[in-house]
Formats: sequence, C-alpha cells, structure tokens
Amino acid sequence: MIGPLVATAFWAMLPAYVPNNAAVLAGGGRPIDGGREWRGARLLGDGKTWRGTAVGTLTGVVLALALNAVAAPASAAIGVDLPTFALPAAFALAFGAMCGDIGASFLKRRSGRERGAAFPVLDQLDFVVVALAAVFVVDTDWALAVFTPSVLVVVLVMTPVLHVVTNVGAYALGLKNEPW
Ligand code: CTP
Ligand code: K
Ligand code: MG
Repeated sequence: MIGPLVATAFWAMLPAYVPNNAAVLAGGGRPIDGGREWRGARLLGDGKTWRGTAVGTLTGVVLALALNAVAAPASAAIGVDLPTFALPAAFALAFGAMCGDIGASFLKRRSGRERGAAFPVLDQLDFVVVALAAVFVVDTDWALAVFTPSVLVVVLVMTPVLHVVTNVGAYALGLKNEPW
C-alpha cells in the first residue's frame, strides 16, 4: 500500500522540508561568506545568510516538536504509526537541509552560476540528501526504522514534486525572486 508510505515519508521529512521555506521568509542580513570570493566567484553568495540559516534550522526543530505533540492522535486518525523525533534527529533533519542548500550554492558559484540561477536536480534534492545523511549518522537506529528502502524511494520521488510546487507557489505569492 502506497498511502502509509507517503504519509510516513511526508511526516518524517517535514522537519527537513520547512527550513528552506522559513529561510526564504527570514532571509537577509549578513551573508555567511562575509562577501568573500574564491577563485573568481563568491564562496556562497548573498543568498545564504546567518539569519536565514538560523531561523530555518530553528523552525524545523520547533516543527518536529510540534509534530511529536500530535503524533498519537494523527496516527490514530489515519491508521499509520507516525514516528516522533528525538531532539538530535530533529536538529539533524533541519540543519542538514540547510547545509545541503548551502553546499549547492557553493557548487553553483564554482560552476559560474550567479545567485538565483537554477541548477536542476541539485536544487530539488540537495537538502534531502544531506538531511537524510545527517539523520542516519546522528540517530542511526531511528533512521533505519523510519526510512525503510520503500519510504526512501517515496522521499526521492515526492521531494522534487513538492519542491517545484512550493517554489512556484512562493514565486506567485511574491515571496521568492525565482520560481525554483
Ligand atoms: N536564504 C537565506 N539563508 C539561507 C537560505 C536562503 O537567507 N541559508 C534566503 C535568501 O534571502 C535567499 C532566499 O532565501 O535569497 C532564497 O533561497 P535560495 O533560492 O536557496 O537562494 P538564492 O538567492 O537562489 O541563491 P543561490 O543561487 O545561492 O541558491
Ligand atoms: K536553493
Ligand atoms: Mg534560488
């Protein structure tokens, strides 16, 4: 059955999905790279800020704690055993997502792409790959129990779709400068 897999994948990844969107709303202020350049281009660029990263990470962690509070009734309502998040796992998912996005900006600058330029596939999966890697390191037993191979497949298929929909939506609402 695909329903429980989708429910579990979406629920377990929410603390990794929300940080990048929170960063878009909170962004601004000092860039992480302090304006520094490396090999003729910015290290990261003005789109990766301390404030966006901190607020994004915090939002993901707070969301995970909120999900913990409603996990039991939500599980009962849909008949799926939804997982709760220990603090280290919550932090790994949220901060890992932010780091994946920052790493992608580093690669974009190295490949001559200006701030805001699209980098298909990398844009849609950077944050998921690093968030998953981080949570598997930080809370291995939990990650192995939640992210079974079939849940992982659902995450890798579902994330690009959600990413495109959210970013086109944020662009249409005037919250984002580009629809990706
Ligand atoms: N943002 C931030 N800090 C982050 C990530 C995002 O402040 N760590 C904010 C910035 O205002 C950024 C906006 O969210 O401009 C959109 O994020 P994103 O699309 O990831 O950045 P881009 O501006 O497109 O820059 P890049 O080309 O480096 O991805
Ligand atoms: K990005
Ligand atoms: Mg962008």
